[in-house]
Amino acid sequence: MSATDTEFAPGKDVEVLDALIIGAGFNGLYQLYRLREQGFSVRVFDAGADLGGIWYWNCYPGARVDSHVPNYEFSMEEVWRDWNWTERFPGWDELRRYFHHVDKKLNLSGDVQLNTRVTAAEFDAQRGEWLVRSSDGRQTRARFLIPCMGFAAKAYLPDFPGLETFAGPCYHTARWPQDGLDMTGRRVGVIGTGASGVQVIQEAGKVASRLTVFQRTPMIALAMQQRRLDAQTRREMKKHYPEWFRQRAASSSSFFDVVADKRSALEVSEEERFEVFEAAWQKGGFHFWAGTFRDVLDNEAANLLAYEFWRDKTRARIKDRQTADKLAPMQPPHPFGTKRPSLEQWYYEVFNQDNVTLVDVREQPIQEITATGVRTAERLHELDVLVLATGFDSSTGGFTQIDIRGSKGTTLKETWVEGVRTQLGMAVPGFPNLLMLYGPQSPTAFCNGPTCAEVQGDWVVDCLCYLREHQCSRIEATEDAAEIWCRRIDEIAEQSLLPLADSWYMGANIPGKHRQLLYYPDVQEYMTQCRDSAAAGYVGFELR
Ligand code: N01
Repeated sequence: MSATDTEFAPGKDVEVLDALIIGAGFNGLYQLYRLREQGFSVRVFDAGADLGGIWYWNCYPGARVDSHVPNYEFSMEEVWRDWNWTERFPGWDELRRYFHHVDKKLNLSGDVQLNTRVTAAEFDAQRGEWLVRSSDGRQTRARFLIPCMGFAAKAYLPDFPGLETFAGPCYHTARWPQDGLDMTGRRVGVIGTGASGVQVIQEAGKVASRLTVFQRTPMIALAMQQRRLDAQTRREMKKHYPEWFRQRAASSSSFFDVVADKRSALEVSEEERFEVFEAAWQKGGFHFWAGTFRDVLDNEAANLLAYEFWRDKTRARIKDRQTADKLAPMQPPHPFGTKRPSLEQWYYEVFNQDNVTLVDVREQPIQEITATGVRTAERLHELDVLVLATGFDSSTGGFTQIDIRGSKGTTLKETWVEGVRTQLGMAVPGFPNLLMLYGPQSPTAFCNGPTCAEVQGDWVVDCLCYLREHQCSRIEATEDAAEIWCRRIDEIAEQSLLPLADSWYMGANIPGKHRQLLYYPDVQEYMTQCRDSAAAGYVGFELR
């Protein structure tokens, strides 16, 4: 985009707003609700055809949230009072219905423009406004630009030779056809065994005539312990909702009930350790990840004990010894929990079925995709359907795929070529009045969506109110503050086991992407720093 392309074009449809929000998921809708309540003129643009953000795009069979309710819902009583989940970990279709319920309660969709992809945004330094262009050809001016695009806005498609030649249906999990895809009786191939792969594999295993799974790294998948929620259970749970939401907002994990024991895994007896691990396992979900001992994610010896507990439980479910060695190896493929664990229901049993083949692509690399299947070094695996569960250019990809230009005309993509640098994960030097939610260098992937939408979202709303009250029209991160924030996150990474895995937390899943920890691991510690900055008049920002 050249400067002339973005110049105000008289006669063009130009709307002028206080804030333009990108994304109609939890973060974007919460911003709309709160900013509108405060009297700001606000609009949301979303590329999808429905509300829900990630839950619009991820509609592949088995797609389901990995954070149990009520952690994964808004805390406003008017919303939860008469909403009834049927499952502890709801599926994508129920989540979509939830978004419709939220819309009905908070009356949001009148200010949401769907099917509208933001293609470019440029800060007009003279007017102190963002000029935003969207796929419908419109231009919009807004004092503040608030991207709420989640961390998985840009799907990652590896550069497999011949990918475009595959003759049958071939979809990335996050670009699944909205009207579904029947895999019944077909030969299905799934590349990737992250959270999306695990979920598709569980469903494809039930119906495919043959399922071939291409695994590069074993997923250390945890027991979901899914449960249906009946009316009586829901009534009981709702009695505690207000207290649970308060606890959630004050927790380090963003879950009201996932709290690690203060002891080290190394200082207790074997029996005590087993009890703590087993109790967390039975609770299911992320309890075994973040809710056992304080040092499991920081100390290699403690971490290995958690891995061994998981490994022994998992191997007991896999009939064939060689398959067990691939899915749950005796030695950890990387420290436990340094890649996000997926939650599974019957994942490991799928590999006991006669119609399922596991291909280790480290031993048999994928050479090419042909019209009829996937050719590895050993043979051609013939397929009717190919599923790419290959993940995302997480966090930064959503931003760098849009032509976002700051006050000096430089894009975010150019600015971040040597790595991301932000103040508090919300603002970038040179990009005034751009306030990112659920973005890089904030808790994001270590914080479930609704919790962050509220705790981080309230900070942004308060900030805009403060600026209005103090007659400031501009806020910009300082270079020094961004430098300090970046160093702080690098230090946190160094003190943890996270750099030891090639994960998307570290940006290491995308060839050529700068390797750095992209997320702040402790939500409370993070929010304390945000609140301290605000209380002292927004330290680390320049206000004008
Ligand atoms: O993506 P991933 P995902 N050749 O990056 C493999 C959220 N989410 O979509 O590990 C062969 O985790 C790659 O292998 P490796 C959730 O936060 C949530 O599954 O890099 N394989 C890996 O196995 C989740 O963590 C839910 O060696 C290749 C896989 O593809 C996040 O989104 C559901 C390859 C990618 O796994 C991302 O999950 C779904 C190649 N060239 C997603 N390139 C919920 O439950 C990549 N892979 C809420």
